[in-house]
Amino acid sequence: MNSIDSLRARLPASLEAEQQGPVAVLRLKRAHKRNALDDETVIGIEEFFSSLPDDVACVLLCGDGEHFSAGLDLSELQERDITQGIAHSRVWHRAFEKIQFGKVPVVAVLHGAVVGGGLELAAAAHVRVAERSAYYALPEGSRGIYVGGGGSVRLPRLIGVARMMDMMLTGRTYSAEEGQTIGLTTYLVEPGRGFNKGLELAQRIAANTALTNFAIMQALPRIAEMDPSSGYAMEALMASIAQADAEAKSRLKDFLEKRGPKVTRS
Ligand code: 1HE
Repeated sequence: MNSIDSLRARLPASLEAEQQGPVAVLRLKRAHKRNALDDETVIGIEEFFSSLPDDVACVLLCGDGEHFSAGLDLSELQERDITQGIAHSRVWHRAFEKIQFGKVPVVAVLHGAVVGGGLELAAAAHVRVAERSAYYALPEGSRGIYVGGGGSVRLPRLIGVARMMDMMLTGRTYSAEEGQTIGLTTYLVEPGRGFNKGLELAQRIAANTALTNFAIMQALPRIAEMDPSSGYAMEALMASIAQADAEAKSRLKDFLEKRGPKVTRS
């Protein structure tokens, strides 16, 4: 079995991993370059999400320093030809696919600059928490390049094609508050509070049954993309599989016998 220690030993210096109970924390640790994502870091992200220890039930993704991530490491861009550019983008796709459709849900904590590839990375997570310092932009448009980390696929699903077009065409920056309004994030907290909020959410997610988390991560987004009649059929199958799980049965019994938690106001 993989342990977090053996996994940590395989990560580049730009990534730091630790485990807090069932939650693994992955921190971008390249603050001197504003957590810009170089090849080594992106490959390290893929390695991390491909090799999570079996006792990890949720991941918390965050960034060291003043910014979550300045996106693609622009210094690595200069030397690539077209074929190498395609291969590079596909490496990002593979790594971020491991986040979105990996083993466990991922909570991202965002602060400072969340731009370009940094925003694409955040978009691959399942829950996003913003500190009020966060801001979002896609400067690719003005730099003469294009998103390459899955942004064209994931961001329109979060904020719509029109908003993404606007961000890329005009270089518009959204504030943390605006990001919350348009759906980039679902939690907004004061500066310095993001990690604790993210950890609290990750622990709550980790307490769900593995089968429910699987259904939410793997079935829900696919059902949402299906034609409705296929979606209803898939939903019925998933619902039936989930409720047949022994852990689900025991949780339902707990509630009916007044031991399980009630739903409360927040
Ligand atoms: C970098 C990068 C980077 C900083 N690649 N080195 N992303 C961008 O276009 C955003 C570019 N970065 C910025 O606009 C600013 O750096 C920030 C607003 C994020 C932060 O500003 P600040 O004043 O705190 O830092 P800084 O002084 O600009 O940068 C500190 C160092 O980090 C400096 O290096 P140094 O050696 O001179 O100290 C910067 O060069 C370096 N740095 N950002 C390389 N991005 C899969 S396709 C995705 C396409 C994209 O992501 S395009 C968007 C790229």
